Order: sequence, then structure tokens, then C-alpha cells
Amino acid sequence: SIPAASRDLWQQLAIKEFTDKESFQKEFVRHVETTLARSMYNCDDLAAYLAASQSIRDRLIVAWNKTQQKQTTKDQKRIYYLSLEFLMGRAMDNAMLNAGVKEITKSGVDDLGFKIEDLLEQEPDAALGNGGLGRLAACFVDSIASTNYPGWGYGLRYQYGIFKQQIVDGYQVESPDYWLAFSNPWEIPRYEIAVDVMFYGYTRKYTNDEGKTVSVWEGGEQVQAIAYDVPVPGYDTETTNNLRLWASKPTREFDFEKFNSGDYESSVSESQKAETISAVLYPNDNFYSGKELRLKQQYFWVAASLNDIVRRFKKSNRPWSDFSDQVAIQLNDTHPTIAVVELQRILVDMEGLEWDKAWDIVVSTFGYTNHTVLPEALEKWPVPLFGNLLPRHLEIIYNINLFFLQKVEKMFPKDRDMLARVSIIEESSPQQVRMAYLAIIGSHKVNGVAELHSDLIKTTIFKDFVTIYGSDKFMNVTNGITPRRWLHQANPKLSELIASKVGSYKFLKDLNLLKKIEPFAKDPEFQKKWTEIKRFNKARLAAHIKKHNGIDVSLDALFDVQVKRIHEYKRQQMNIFSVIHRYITIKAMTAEEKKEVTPRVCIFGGKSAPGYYMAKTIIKLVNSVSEVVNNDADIGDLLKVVFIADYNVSKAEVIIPASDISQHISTAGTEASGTSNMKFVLNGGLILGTVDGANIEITREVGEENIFLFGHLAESVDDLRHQRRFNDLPLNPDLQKVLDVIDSGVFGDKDIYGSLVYSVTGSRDYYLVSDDFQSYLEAQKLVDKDFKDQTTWVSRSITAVANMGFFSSDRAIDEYAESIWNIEPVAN
Ligand code: OX2
Repeated sequence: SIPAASRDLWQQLAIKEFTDKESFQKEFVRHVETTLARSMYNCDDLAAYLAASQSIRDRLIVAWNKTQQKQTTKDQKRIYYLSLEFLMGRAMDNAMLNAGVKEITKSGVDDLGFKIEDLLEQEPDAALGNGGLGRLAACFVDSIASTNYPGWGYGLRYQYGIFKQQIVDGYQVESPDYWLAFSNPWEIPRYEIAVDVMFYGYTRKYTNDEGKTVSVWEGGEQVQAIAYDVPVPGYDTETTNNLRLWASKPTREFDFEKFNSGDYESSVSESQKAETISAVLYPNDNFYSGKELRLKQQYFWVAASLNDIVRRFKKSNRPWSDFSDQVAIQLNDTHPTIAVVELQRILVDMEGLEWDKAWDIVVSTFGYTNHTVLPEALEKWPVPLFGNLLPRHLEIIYNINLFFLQKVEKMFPKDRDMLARVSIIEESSPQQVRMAYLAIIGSHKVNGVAELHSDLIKTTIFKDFVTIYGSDKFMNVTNGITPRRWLHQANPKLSELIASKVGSYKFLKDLNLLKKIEPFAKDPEFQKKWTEIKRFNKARLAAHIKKHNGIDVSLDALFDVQVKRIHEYKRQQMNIFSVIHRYITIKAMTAEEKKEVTPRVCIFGGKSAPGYYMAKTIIKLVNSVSEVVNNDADIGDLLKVVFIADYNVSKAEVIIPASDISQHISTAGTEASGTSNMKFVLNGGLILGTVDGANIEITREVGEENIFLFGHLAESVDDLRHQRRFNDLPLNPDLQKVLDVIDSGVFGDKDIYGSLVYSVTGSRDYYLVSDDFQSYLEAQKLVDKDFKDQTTWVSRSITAVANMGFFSSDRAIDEYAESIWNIEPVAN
């Protein structure tokens, strides 16, 4: 620490944040000329983006330092959000808006010969996530900062984010996303914060000086975790929180011996092995694939994060019994569940606490969020694999399970089946560790992410645990989205129009203020501006489509969008089948009939997991249909089909504000919540959707008349599946027609689509495409009809937006803070 005599000087020298255009420009030029070692003669857009980012980044660091100091002094309880995915997207625009320096920066770079829009385009997305789960984590850290809660995110610093998707001959082709190629101005490497993490080895029991039998974990491989800090600026507040991402490096001892003995090659390959741990994000969404490297990632990240959290706690010199008064840890799905075991290991093995005392601390510290009921997404690690990588953790799990089952046996003395059903260890061959059960047993609260989903987990996959613990342990926190990125940043014109009626931009922090635009829903002047903005956004997307797909789309057409990961349960196959149905219907029309058709642009986007054959086939079909329909002279502007390649956060920011209708059409009971549904409505698009996930709550908020719902309800899904399994049910006739067209080879060799067609036929139709097809087509018809009456349509759009306040992630975070984390905001 600095001697008292020098502190005054330090204080005088404290960095001043830029406050006007001139001071920004000085910083900018300084970064061009020194940080980047360039000059005005070789400063391209990339260099200008880097220099502008570094200038803004410096500002964030100043605010970050102040926040960390303040939070340390106040010494309040903190929330640590553990997520294997943070789908942050781009940082620069968000940082400017949150810090309130966009105008300064814009005109600052303008004077110097650059366009801010061009600079923003230089930034690669931080795409450290697959889909909704990772983007939710990104919205949550934004909200935690914006609402001044003391909280950190902990994740992995993947060198490769989600793969880039190209479309070649209609097929998805993946290439690596090396997002760090040109350095990343938004991270601060903390080489001094390094944690050793161990794998493999064995455990040994011995008797310590006090005569107690204790276990130690010895031997095995060691790697180092290095911290990289990403500042997370809150909106309209100085609070700038931290997202700490860990990268793996070989430990110094790691290769020294081999290197020393002249075995250079294997010393290098060993060190490369260490770096592999954080190298790449697993590209599966809602799917578990039990790879050892994935478990290594999970433990590596959890061990480093807990080490950090415990170290910070120990600095306060409080007793361990205070731990959960200072620390809340949220498990974003089961991916970090090993943290439950790791904390118990630290407390018992390293800190010498009694098992029961330690376990009380563990349970009161953790909360677990479940995001899916899909069986193929639930993590279950084979015991042999687990025990080999983490031998001591497996022992601890056996103990946790033993004590838990003893408790259950006391409660239900004669129920043997119950014990087998709720055991953390599944008695299969090989045995498996059920991570969700471990997460429930190790947490004080378990939550689902929308009302229906939270009800479903209580009555299906976690039913027995409700019997055991009572229903208070289980709750709902409906997901939310940050209005800063998903309204203000993505749709600045709409945000401005709303502000003109609300009276300020305060709605960006108190989204319920949107209500104030409801009285203008039928106001012709307001409607006109509303429509112009939608058209502007449609033109922006049309330009993107023209540039990347070479397709001309009419701005008068209804823009119908389905963008999300490609998955059978999300039913993009049903959407493209209905497009084919539309195509054959139009083709059979007379010229007179065609005049009545509402022109449509059907826009698809999304990545398939690389090994997901059926999803890849759906992408191929969409592209083949696009090829045929767009080049059919009979069709013209009445129907266009577009597949936007490489859907990601920054593309979402362009696509979402341009939609008239977006589709959220999962089989009822399969989509836990969905979050893009909220983004689309917030931007004035209406939903065509099933009675699933957050669609239900959106309907309640915006009113039934402002959403197009169809399809069977979740409660009938089991029955319908049962009927399908045991009866040879006929296909829906319209669907049959569509499948016949595919079979006829119009969209290329029918064999390509054989398995896709088969998957919706008879007893195979697990996602009930055939059962919902009729009501889907009817809902589509209603959309076509209603779109013709633009005055009513626009008033529905305004009314819907006015009632979206509930879906702010600030509200979701307040609920977590109050009912799970028990934390308070830090006063400014
Ligand atoms: C997703 C869910 O599929 C989606 O419905 C939800 O909105 C999102 O998480 C955020 O809660 N992997 N991704 C998800 O769940 C899992 C598992």
C-alpha cells in the first residue's frame, strides 16, 4: 500500500474521465499513436474502432475501480452468477449508451474522419454462448449493474466462441470463431490472479493431530486459471460491475521437468493440453453430450471461481458461519453444480469444518435455476469418468447422497422406489451422477424461468423433490431482457419516439413507464410515426438481405421472422412446411385471387449443433425452398423466403426491430421460456405462437387480442403422444400435401429430406407437427387478414409495447435479489 505521505499526490493525479468531445479526441489520438503505434496515415476503421474502444474502456475502468472500492468498503452481501455461457454480443455501442457518451464519441470520431457506424461494425461479437441461456446471463449482468446490486459474473474465456455459420449449397458449414484475433479492448488480463486447479490423482485418508480421520486429494494434473476481467457498465449509474472470465494456462511446474530433461516436444504438447481446457465453447443448445473435456471445463471454471470467492471472504476475517450472509451463488443451469461439492470440500477438507456445519453453509449459499425439461438436455455424468477426473468430489457426492437418502428413508420408510428415484446416483450401467438432483439438494431455492415451466418442473421431473422438501423450495422467476440493448440500442428511433411521450428516457430503467404510450395507440399522428419507424427498420433489414442473400424484398410485405437455434422442438420444420403450403396455394390461384394475397417475406435464421442431423436437414430444406420460391415468376413479391446466415446477437439487433410477426411455435410444454419473444414484442412486432413458455405471460400482459395463439395445450401433449404411439393416425391432409410436394423432388432429391419427412409421420411425430398443423394454418390466415387493416394492426402493436414493462430483466433481477439472494443495492 502507498505510504500516507504520497497519497495526496496520488489523489491529485487521479485519472479524469473524458467529459466532452475534445477530451475524447485527445484520448482517441493518444491511443492511435501510442497503444496502437499508428498515425493518421495508417489509421483504418479497425484501428479507429480499437482506439475509440480503448478510450471508452479506460473510462469504464475508472468507474469499475470506484465501484469495486465502494463495494469493498460497504461490505454488503454479493451475488456471484456462475454461467458457462455469456452471450454478450458487441460492447462498444452498449458502453457508450450506458455511460452516456455516445454523442460525444460520434461527433468526436466524425471530426477525425470516421463514421461511428463503420467503427461499430468492426467489433466482433463476444459470442461465448449458444442461445437463450447465454444471452439471459448477459442481460442479467447488465441489469445487476444497472440496478446497483453488488454482483459479479463468473465464466470461461473461450478462445473460440460459437462457430460461424456459412451456407454452402444450402447446407450449414461451420468455421471457427477466432474472436480474439485483433486483441480485445474490453478485457483486462489479470496475470497476477492465477489459481491452480487440479484434476485426476487419488484420495488418501489419514488421522490428523486431533485424531480425526480426514481425506486429502493428491497427485494428478495441475493447470492454472488466469483471470480476465470484463467491465459491465450499468445504465445511467456509475456502477460498473465485473465479469470475470478464466483462461487456462500450464502451471510453471507443469512442463519444467520435461523441458529440463530435454524432452521439449512433449513439454510443449503438455502445455498445449492445458490451454485446451478453455479453448472452445461446446456448440450444443439444450443437449447434453458427456465429454470429459466438458466436465474439465466445468470443474476448472468452478474451482477457480470458488477459490476467488472464498479468498475474498477470508479477507474480511469473519467466521465461516457468516459466509452465506456475505455470499450468494446462483447456478445458471446444472453446468456449475460441481460448485456445491467444491465448496463442501473446501470447508471440510481444507478449512476443517464439521460436515453438517459446512453443509448448512453450502445449502444457504446456492440457488439453482433450471432452464429445460427436455430429457436429452439433463446432465448425467458416468460415475467412472467422474471418479477418474475428480476422485475426492465423487466421495463427497456419495456422502451427500447417503445423508440425503437417510433423511428420505425416515420420511418415507416403506418407499424403496422413492429412494431409487431421487438418488443422486442413477443405478444404470454404468452408474450416472444426476447433476440436477445434486443441484436441488445443494441449494436453498430452485427456480424455473416462466410460470408454465416452473409449474411443469414441480409436477414432472422434480415431483419427488417437492414431496420431500415441500413446494416452498421451488419458485418461478420469469425471464426478462434488458431494454437498454433490446430497445434503446437496437431501435434508437422507437426509443426516441417513446421518450417523446413518456417525457424522458426513464422508461429504460423503469420499463413499466411504457404504459404512458397506451393512450396514443389510436392517435393517427403517433401511429404515422410508429409506422415510419417500422418501415425504416424493415428497410435496414432489407438492405442486409440484399447484401448477403442477393434477394430483393418488398417493404410492403409482412415480415415474418423465426430466428433462434434450430431444434425439432422449436418446430422450424412446421414453419417451412407452412411456407410450402403457402407456395402451392398461391401457385394454384387465378390472377384475380392473387390480388387478395398478403405479400410475405418469411425470414429464418439460426444455427444447428454441428452433429444434429435433423436440424441440419431443416436448414437445407429452408434454403432449397428459398431457391425455388424466390425464382418462381408466378410468385413475385407475394412470397419470399430468406435464410439469414450466422444469426448472432448483432444480427438480432437488426432483425428484431424489423419484424411484423415473429414465430415462437414450440410444442406446448417444451420451450421453458423463450426470451426473443419478449424482444420482438418490445420492438412492436406481434407474436404468432403456441401456448408455451413466456408466451403465456406475454398474452396476459398485452391482452389476448394482441397475439396470435394456436395449437394444443401442454396438458394434452402426453395424451396426444400416447395416441400417436399406439394408433396409426392419419396425417393432417394439408401436411400430407406438403410432404407429397417434397417427395416429388421440387426442392431437390427427396432422399435428402427422407428422415425429416419420416419424423413427422405417424407414431414418430413426437413434437406433434401434424396435430398442430391445422390450427397453425388457420392462425396464419388470420395474420394475413389482420395485416391488411393497418390502422388496427398498428394500434395493437403500440398497445402491446405499452404493456411489456414486466419483461425487463431489471424486474427479474429484483425478484432474484429479494427472494433468493437476499441482497440489497449499494447506495450511491
Ligand atoms: C434456454 C431455454 O431453452 C429457453 O426456453 C430459455 O428462455 C432460456 O434457456 C433462458 O432461460 N439451454 N438453453 C436453454 O435451456 C437450456 C438448458
